[in-house]
Amino acid sequence: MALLPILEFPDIRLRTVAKPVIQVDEHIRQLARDMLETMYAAPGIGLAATQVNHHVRLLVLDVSEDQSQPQVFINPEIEPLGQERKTYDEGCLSVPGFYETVERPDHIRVNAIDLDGKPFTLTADGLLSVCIQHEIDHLDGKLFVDYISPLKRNRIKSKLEKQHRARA
Ligand code: GNR
Ligand code: NI
Repeated sequence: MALLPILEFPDIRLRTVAKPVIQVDEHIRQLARDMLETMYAAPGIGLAATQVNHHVRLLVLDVSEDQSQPQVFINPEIEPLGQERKTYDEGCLSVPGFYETVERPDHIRVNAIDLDGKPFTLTADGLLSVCIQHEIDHLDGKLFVDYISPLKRNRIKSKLEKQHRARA
């Protein structure tokens, strides 16, 4: 097992569009295990491979109260179900310390592949839906700060850059 370093905004590597997983092999299974360990340690409720500088379409999440329900999605595809949209105060391990309100479709259907390479479908709403959409955004090189005003985004950018300089 290994804890993986998490890239932070405005690192341009977070803008990479991840490539589909062609084969669910031992390398992918190991990466998923390391991502779950890294997510639980952070702690966070989701993590996309992009955030740990692996540019493949793999995400992990666990929205349970007690870190008891790890879920892995490979090559996830989503579609909104219905017109309803909801707001949520989102945070991100790649934008540490900042929370902003984001509006997204509430009810979604997700098609993905599991760690055995087997396709599955689920529907989601609420926090699970927010989390899946937030993680798929990462795989497409997007961050929740892309949905807020440029003024707020630039303030967050400056503050994080200052922290990174102090750390270096
Ligand atoms: O841990 C996380 N919490 C969270 C809260 C509200 C909306 C989305 C999230 S995902 C985030 C972990 C993360 O950055 N995943 O990419
Ligand atoms: Ni995130």
